[in-house]
Amino acid sequence: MTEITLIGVPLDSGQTRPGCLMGPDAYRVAGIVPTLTGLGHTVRDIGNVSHGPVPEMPGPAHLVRPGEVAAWTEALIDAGRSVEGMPVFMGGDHALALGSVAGMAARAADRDRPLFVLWLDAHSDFHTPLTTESGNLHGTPVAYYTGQDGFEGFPPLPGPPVPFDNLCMMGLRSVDPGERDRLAATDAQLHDMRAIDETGFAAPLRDFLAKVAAAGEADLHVSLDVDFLDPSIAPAVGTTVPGGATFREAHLVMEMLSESELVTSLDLVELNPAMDERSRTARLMVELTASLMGKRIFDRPTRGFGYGVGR
Ligand code: 6HN
Ligand code: MN
Ligand code: MN
Ligand code: MN
Repeated sequence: MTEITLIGVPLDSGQTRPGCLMGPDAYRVAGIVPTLTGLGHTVRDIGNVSHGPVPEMPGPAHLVRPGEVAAWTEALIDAGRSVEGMPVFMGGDHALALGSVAGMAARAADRDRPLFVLWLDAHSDFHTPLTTESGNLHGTPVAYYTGQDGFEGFPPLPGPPVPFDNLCMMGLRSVDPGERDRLAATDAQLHDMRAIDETGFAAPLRDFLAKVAAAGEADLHVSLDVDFLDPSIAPAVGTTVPGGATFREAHLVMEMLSESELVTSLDLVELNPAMDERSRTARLMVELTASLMGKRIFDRPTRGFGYGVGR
């Protein structure tokens, strides 16, 4: 069983639509604590964190609240790095992942381990402050934690940048011209929905998990953006893109992650409760978290069996 630390991140400065700051409380209302304790885990909800002073920022004038995002990044690096068990960052928009992933990379390095990242998102979030057209910094975390240029005024990475070789993206179906070629030139494993339609999720996910397992002692951070899911099942997000993961596909991904026993930290991001329908998106995200944390219909053999991973 796992010691889970819930970290509420009421951050909505990564974009302009208000609402994501209610996300942490929506997960609490949807029962994330009893759901996880009911699976046998120890759950500590440390409440909502806040950020320190907001710095003056250099950089393009169209950036949306860059000082706030920089201050959040600093706060989240600190909040996550010292957690012993499994931190779950309850967002909040995806700008929280500048801090959550940078903090997890530092924590992994503190333990002499590499960090792997599974990015479940319709978007690649690989803009820098210099390439973003929208100015919305929720579109930039991957560039930040992989150490790209252009983040003047943001906290320096507290640990090593995440190597592209350790990064896998699934669910992609909205990649901007400014991100596309730079990302395609990296060693990141990029599975857009076109590819998933051909292979399904299981085969590429099994390959990635086998790679993480082959690294020996390693950490794996999963960043789950609500818009990874199809808008028909998850309407409560500002950046809906048609053609997302179905209910069954999303559960399969979560159950395979659970069976791998490799996941060491998690982001739940982009939930906008103001756009939800009777909490259905919040409840689905909690249900997916439960599947990631061991809820299943029947027990399946794990260690070294089936998916070829697990310890
Ligand atoms: N997200 N690529 C678009 C932009 O404004 O840069 C959308 C970003 C979406 C961000 O998925 O967290
Ligand atoms: Mn603020
Ligand atoms: Mn995202
Ligand atoms: Mn997205």
